[in-house]
Amino acid sequence: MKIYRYEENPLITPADVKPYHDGFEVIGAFNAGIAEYNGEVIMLLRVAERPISEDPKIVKAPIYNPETNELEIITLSTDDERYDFSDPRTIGINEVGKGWKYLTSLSYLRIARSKDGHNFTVDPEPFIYPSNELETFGVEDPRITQMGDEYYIYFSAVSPVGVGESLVKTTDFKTYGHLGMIFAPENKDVLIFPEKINGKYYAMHRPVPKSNGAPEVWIAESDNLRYWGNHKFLFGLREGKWDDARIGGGAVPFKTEKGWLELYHGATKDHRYCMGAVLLDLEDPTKVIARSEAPLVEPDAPYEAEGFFGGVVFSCGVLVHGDVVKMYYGAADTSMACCELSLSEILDSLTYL
Ligand code: MAN
Repeated sequence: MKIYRYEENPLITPADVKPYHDGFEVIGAFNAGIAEYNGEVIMLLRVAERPISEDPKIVKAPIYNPETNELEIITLSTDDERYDFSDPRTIGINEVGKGWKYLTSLSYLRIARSKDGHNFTVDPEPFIYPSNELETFGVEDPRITQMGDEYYIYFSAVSPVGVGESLVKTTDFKTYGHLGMIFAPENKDVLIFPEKINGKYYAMHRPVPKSNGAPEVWIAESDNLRYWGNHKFLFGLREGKWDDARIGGGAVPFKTEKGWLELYHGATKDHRYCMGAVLLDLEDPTKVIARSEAPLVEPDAPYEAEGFFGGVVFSCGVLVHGDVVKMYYGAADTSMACCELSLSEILDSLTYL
């Protein structure tokens, strides 16, 4: 598999994004949703900001208050044994009955625009900012599905009651309408197909079941994009392979001659995130017809291997022009990058079931 990583990589780093909040620093500009709009490439960045802490023993957790529309900051000491600071992304609570974690940063969604797909300018303000009680810990990892002039944007909505997926709609990337939560917690990595198939909308989603099951990919159908049903299990973890611990949809699926191609992420038990592909039947996307044995893209480049959370390539969107698949992806939960892959090479590399 030939992979052409852009010379400009990383395309956007935290240093390119001015903090929106006073006294905060941007620690991530990553996992962006991708769209083409008005002759430009839109990268809808997940921007993660955290309150600056002068003291390494003090960790601060920002929380959005929907009543005041302000952020509140919880200050915790790393000596406090009631909390678990081992994962830099979260603060665990070692108390019976506390089924949630604080996040060490708050994410919101901000647009970066480009004429050439390589050089991006970041908008001065957020586009989608937390706005309700299901988003008090932030909004993350957006995907964008274009249908005609309408762009559906959906993202993880994080709060103490769980991580679910919410939907908004825009036609101009200036204003949007909020359509509420479409998949209840715990669910992430929703991918809405860009057209109806046999009269139905389809979406992949990734629940995290607790008593039975694992973080694996499901598919559901809808008549209106808001109410989803007829859920089916789509594909799962594979012991001993690159996708044996967690998987989830990545880029918005696109149509090829051989089927719907989905570039998804898979992680190992030691949290190494790679991208691979799965091919679904054109007429019935609940049927898997082929899958990558080995990953297509692995976190090999320095900006993928090292960062806030190293060893991660995580795509939320591609642009497909003829045989060229431009895969935009978050690198190390820190930056945005892009690489080009050949569509025919991807299709030839799959193992057909
Ligand atoms: C995980 C990671 C974080 C994210 C939280 C909440 O811990 O993916 O980046 O903020 O989940 O979604």
